[in-house]
Amino acid sequence: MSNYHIKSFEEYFQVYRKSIENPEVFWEEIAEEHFTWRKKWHNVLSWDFTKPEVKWFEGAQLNVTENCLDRHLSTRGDKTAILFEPNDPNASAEHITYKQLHERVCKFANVLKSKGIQKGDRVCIYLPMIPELAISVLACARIGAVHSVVFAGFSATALSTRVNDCDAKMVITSDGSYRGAKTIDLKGIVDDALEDCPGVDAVLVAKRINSDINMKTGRDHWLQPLLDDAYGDCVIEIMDAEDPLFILYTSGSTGMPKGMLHTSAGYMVYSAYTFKNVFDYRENDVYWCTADIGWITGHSYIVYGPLANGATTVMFEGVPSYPDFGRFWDIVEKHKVNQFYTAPTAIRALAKHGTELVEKHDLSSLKVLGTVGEPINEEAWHWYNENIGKKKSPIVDTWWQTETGGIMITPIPFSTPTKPTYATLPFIGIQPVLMDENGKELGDNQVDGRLCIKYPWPSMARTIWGNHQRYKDTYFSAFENMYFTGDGALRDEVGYYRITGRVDDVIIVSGHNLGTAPIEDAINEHQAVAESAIVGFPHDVKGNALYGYVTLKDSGENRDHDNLRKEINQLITDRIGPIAKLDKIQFTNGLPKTRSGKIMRRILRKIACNEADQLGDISTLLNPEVVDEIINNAI
Ligand code: 7RM
Repeated sequence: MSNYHIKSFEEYFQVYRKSIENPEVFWEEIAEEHFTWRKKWHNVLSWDFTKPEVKWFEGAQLNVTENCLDRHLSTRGDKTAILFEPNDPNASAEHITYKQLHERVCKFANVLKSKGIQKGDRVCIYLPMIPELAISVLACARIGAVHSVVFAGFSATALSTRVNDCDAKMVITSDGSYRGAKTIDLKGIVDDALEDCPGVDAVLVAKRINSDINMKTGRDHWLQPLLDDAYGDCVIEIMDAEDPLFILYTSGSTGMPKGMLHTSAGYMVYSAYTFKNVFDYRENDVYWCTADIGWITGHSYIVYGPLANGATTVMFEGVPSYPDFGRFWDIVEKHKVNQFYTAPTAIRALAKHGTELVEKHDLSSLKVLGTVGEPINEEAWHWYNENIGKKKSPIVDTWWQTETGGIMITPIPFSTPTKPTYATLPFIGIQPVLMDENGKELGDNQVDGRLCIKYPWPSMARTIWGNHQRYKDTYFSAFENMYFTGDGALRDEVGYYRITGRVDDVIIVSGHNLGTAPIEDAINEHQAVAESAIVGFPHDVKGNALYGYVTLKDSGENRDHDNLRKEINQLITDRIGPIAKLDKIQFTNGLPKTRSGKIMRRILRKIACNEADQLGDISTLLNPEVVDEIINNAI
């Protein structure tokens, strides 16, 4: 028997040991007992990090949607698969059962085929968080087309770059989207983007906001009439284990976004197994991840992982602030959400608005809380733990990446004791190591280094679409025979990992290595501070000095800024030491963020270095409007 569901800390250690001592036997058992295969593998794993080349379950044949849909029909046909909560809080939620989802995916798959899409073709999906997004993803997987979801907040330029990079033949979009009280003209953005995309010969358009849009004859097709005419069953395309499932773009520190390629069998097995255990998902639970399916978190933990387990997964179309900052808690109460997974930036934004809107709602259904996307600062962790989890729900701080496909370092809830700001222990099968700058593996405890993974895991990305050399250079060249994550981490005396942030965020001041995260944590402890970001700028004596951008909870006019600066530096001195004191502190109304909520320190760094004229394209930011204000008030 395999250990599909880990129920205690001892069991975690047992299973972990087994997964490391004999990875092939371990993963073979998980794969064999919990998934549907059309043909078994002849080899569990072959790998060579010098090429790099990794193959899991070679020789196996399957279809991921058979595992996510068909195999649940006899036992869970009438169970809700997707619980869709629309933007408008007064509109009713939609419960899509496994049977209905199966039928809608089949119809969509037949529409794709009727428009000439075949196995291996790339299809770009540019949709808001409506059911058609999940359905189109699964429809591609059903017929073996490779989906490339582009977050529907990206600009026309960002979209056309991604469409062209993977030679997508088709774009799936909607007339528009709702975002709180606003609507966005998605189809207009697609029209602009496609001016530069000669390879796209069909656009499918879902109707969402009933806006008056332009339909280009011969290219654009309304989706609904095609679906109405489509047959409600569609045989699966039989896929090889290593056939591509999807491409997802992630931005690098420089240059073109990287199209990370994920393949079928390994990705399915790992996303499903992590979902079950990291969230302790039980049969009748309602699980909610607030991410957008445009990010890897949505791919693995809204769509594939939950559906492969026959779970009920909530899909929320709106934003946390509409109609007010109590919306998340309203949804938790309304749907009796059991697992809630969100990002630290969302937690800080909600915390900024106090607890009044939290207390109005019954959150007693919650069992497990999760965070992902960036290091969570101590203050946000405690706020989440006390006000949302009422100190009863474990917080799983899950570290992973677009490249890793699934969660890599995380507590197992009710098993691993948590520790604020620590992602704690490697998940089953994951072998992290910390390396120093000279390529030496660091020893046992209380060390700080570059986080690498020294053994393959099933859901790792196999290449960068169209650029294997860049894949090798970026991830497999910094350290011999290892996957380099780009993150720094430290490991404490019991083996817990704390991710300290991207290593490119390390600032060396007077020869001391300072991570931005601990300094920001110290600043954020100040009761007046909502959020902060630290960057380095050149200094004659110290090499680099520190520049802090600080957003206050209440930016009231008559704040004594000079006194606040003193108090902030005192806190840093107390928590880290005088070496980490800031030379400059600028108060801001907001920090520039990526669409997934990560602070763009690159932009802040340029401003601090007086290079604001070299910011490059900032149109893909969540809030490009804050940048001018920051430039104008730079010190
Ligand atoms: C899932 C996701 C990846 C980068 C990664 C880290 C940072 C993610 C955590 C975290 C500290 C965490 N994919 N990161 N999770 N840092 N603690 N729990 O976010 O490709 O968009 O980003 O995000 O730097 O390398 S991603």
